[in-house]
Amino acid sequence: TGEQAYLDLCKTVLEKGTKKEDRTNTGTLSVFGHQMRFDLNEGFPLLTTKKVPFRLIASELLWFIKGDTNIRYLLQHNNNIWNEWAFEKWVKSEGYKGPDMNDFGIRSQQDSEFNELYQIEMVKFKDMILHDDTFAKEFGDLGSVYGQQWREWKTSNGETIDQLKQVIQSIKNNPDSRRHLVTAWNPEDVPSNMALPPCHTMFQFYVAEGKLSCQLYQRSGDIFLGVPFNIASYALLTHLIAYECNLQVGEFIHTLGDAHIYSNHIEQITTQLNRELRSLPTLKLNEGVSSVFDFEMEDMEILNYNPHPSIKAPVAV
Ligand code: UFP
Repeated sequence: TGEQAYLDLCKTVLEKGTKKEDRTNTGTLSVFGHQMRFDLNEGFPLLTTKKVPFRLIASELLWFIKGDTNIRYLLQHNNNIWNEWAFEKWVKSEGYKGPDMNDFGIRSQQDSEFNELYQIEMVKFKDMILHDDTFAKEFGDLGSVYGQQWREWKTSNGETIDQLKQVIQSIKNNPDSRRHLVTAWNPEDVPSNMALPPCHTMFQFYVAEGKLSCQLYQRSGDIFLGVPFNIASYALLTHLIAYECNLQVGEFIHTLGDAHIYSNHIEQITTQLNRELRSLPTLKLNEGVSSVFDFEMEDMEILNYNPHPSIKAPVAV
């Protein structure tokens, strides 16, 4: 269990993965169907074999929990992980008059001259999102992403369902229930309304012996760049919900569909696999906060995190 489960996944895919083409034309090694278990009592599962930025994971999770779908909140927390999705809408719109930004994702990685132009446009874009309310409303909003599906799932009669609030109520009122589920995969919204069809599609909670466990079904996992984030994010969510429900934490169980290593991440993963595990950090929550929905960044802290250095790798776009 624990971080070793993640390293075992890496090994399995390197050794037994099938060569498989993918949407981004990068090429992957891939397995279908894999499960990792993390006992949250052994420590907080933030990898120690490379540095993983907890601050980005936590601010993104708070953004989901608040039901916010506008990147302004993320930018206010110096979190840039969703920028490209909003930027794409902006540069494809009629109002955009700058240099051609078609296929900016791949071009910015391959063409350094273009990358300079792109960086300039991105700085301008972020500045407008942060300081221009009207602009932010129109171009900062990503639409039907996690925040909306978790907190304001649209029903056929025009109402909304707050799945997160309901699941917390059901954990409190009927802990033994086998129906503690939240789903982000809404077939009606996939793919036309969505920037990126949800990768973490559904999660379920389970209560036994006073402990709360959570299982995630992730349809697609970028093992090197995405999965370490996803593990920490759901571990944190489990802690927050356990805290609100007066339960101890149990396990986080991570079930992956297409678990893949991109061909340009193999070297990095090999480096990581040669590193020695260190002891996991712990999570400290501010006990003065009474609800999951009231947590802010300053209410959570990672203690005793001493990872190996981060390892850079290109994002498949
Ligand atoms: N991906 C993750 N975790 C995430 C996320 C994306 O691993 O939380 F949002 C990766 C998986 C895949 C790519 O490599 O992003 C999404 O591409 P696709 O939709 O083709 O599966």
